[in-house]
Amino acid sequence: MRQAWRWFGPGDGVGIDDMLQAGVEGVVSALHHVPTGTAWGAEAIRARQSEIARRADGSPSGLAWEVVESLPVSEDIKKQSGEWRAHLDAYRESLRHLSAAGIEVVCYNFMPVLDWTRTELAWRTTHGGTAMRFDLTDFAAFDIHILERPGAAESFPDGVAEAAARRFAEMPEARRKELSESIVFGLPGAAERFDLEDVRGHLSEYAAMTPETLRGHLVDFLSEVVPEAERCGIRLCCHPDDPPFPLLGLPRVMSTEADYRAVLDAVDSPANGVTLCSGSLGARADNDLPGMMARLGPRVHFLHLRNVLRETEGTPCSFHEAEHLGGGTDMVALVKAVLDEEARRRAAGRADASIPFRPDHGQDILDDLTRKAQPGYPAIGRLKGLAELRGIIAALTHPVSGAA
Ligand code: DNO
Repeated sequence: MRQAWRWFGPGDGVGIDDMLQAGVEGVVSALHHVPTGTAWGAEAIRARQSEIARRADGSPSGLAWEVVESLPVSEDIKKQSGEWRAHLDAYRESLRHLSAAGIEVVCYNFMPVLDWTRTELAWRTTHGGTAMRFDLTDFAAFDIHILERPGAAESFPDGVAEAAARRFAEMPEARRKELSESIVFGLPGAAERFDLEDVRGHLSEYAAMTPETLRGHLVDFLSEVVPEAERCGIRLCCHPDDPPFPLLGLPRVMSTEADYRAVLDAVDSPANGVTLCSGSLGARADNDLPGMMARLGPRVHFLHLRNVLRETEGTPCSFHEAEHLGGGTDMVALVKAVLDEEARRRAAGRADASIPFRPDHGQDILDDLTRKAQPGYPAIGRLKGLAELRGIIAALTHPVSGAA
């Protein structure tokens, strides 16, 4: 398992020197400044590579850019409207440039309009640090009373709209503003910054789109780009919906094992793979993460390892980001499933036997609380997560355990 770490580029409050001290082996990054739909140029890719290759004092870091997260898919491609054909060309061109630069793993997602969604970015936990949280009642308050989306109240399970009305009535103005910002303005590294009118506009364009249509568009996208990825030796890997259930009336099609299976089978190529994100998928009780790793394993090209604690029953639910070994996913069993997959790959002589993973997100603890890095991406909280995961790997691969 290759220990990777996400870096948002020179503006990231956690730098290359920090990740070296965390014991990181490889870097996950993206050119967030390039507008979605535009090709990533060879020069810009080289520039990011050389930023990663150097410590603050200019000496070599020994680190390389190993995984792209994300090469974003435009809304036009998801809707098959406007400039989508030009955007497909740009996507293929980016893949060629990335491959020429020696990068083989490219993560993306296919969530319309919003990427990951939380209602609180700094929720105080019992230990005094903070974690990101999704509260279904708060989310409904936003959807029904702030965004005022037609049909919103009917889209929640019984009782949620009533609870949301009470919550909203008592919510101070400052919290209403913070709630909106947490949901729509806090997209990490996203080039776009939405306001409420933008969100309403985007939502209306998806009003008539069924999940079947969106899934068809994903399969069409893959049919267009996977042959190019195959030619240039790139492994694409789709990140799941976060959270893994529909929001704001938008279709979502990468939330369950069955969703992945359908898309992997529709474009049956090793270049069409999975980013297994245990934190995103873990917000549904019916996602069996170790089992998914075992069954989807040959096509898993990248892993996000983190945990969530579901606070309410059913789907959709409220949840918060737990410590990496806390929460609902059995992390030891999941890591064991990854190690088993790697052993099978080694036996089969696969060149990609070592699967890159990153400690996804982290709670803000200790100096993170004053450093204020990108929400979800603190230095010490992630370092703690990585250290705990490394401990599991060390134990499971040690001869005394007899487990691997
Ligand atoms: C959140 C991330 C996601 C992820 C994209 C991948 O922290 O896991 O934003 O990068 O969904 O396309």
